[in-house]
Amino acid sequence: MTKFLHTADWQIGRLYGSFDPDDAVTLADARFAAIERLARLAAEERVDAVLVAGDVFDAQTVSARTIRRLFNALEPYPGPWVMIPGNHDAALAEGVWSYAKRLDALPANLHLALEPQVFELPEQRIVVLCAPLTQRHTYGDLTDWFDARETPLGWLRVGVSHGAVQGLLSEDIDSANPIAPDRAQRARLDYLALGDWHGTKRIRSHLVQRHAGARSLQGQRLRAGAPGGDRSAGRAAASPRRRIAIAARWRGGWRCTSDRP
Ligand SMILES: [Mn+2]
Repeated sequence: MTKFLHTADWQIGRLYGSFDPDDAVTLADARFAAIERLARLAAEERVDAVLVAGDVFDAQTVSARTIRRLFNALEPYPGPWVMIPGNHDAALAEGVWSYAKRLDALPANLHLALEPQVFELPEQRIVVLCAPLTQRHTYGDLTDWFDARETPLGWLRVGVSHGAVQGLLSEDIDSANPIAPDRAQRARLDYLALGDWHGTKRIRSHLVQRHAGARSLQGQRLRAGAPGGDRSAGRAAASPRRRIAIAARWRGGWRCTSDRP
């Protein structure tokens, strides 16, 4: 059985400016701790790959220290990691990813798609079609090319992208970075791993086109140690017969209790 872990929207480097300074530091630290837990979970469960569907970083301007700290946090899971940029960390010519490259901070077990790209993982027999954002907003569907792309027969065919599945939000919501609601069928994907909505949502019942992401805490007070809170990971497994089983994991330790006075 193939097993992978799907996560998104880590938003590393977020500043939490609406919180008291001490709380803001605590929350920023908690993000790194969550990524370490996630890497340990992937290692414990011996998943075949971890898919990170965009918005790894919150901004293009994060510090070298933050970039290094993030990639160090991945260490418990030996890989492969598959990662794409989202709208917050779009693959600009000069941005957080080019900086990470210059810092030589990207680990060898990371498959990072800074342009439309296919990664073949022969050991795991998974092929991953990646549609990263190369600018903050696009108005065409970056996953269009998945439909026609041939991949090795018998391998698990997985897509990764970041954006808004069309037709699920109300009309008046600006939905840049559109993704067709039937992309998974049209592109004959076994699983489409999405990010951007900061929550988990299964798009179609009989197939698997899914959002996963860390829930954002807004400007509210915190209470330590409460259950629930930051939602950081979904887990998916696929058997050779392509039956997909999904288990969501809630790994967070912080919960919003009230608005600031
Ligand atoms: Mn996003």
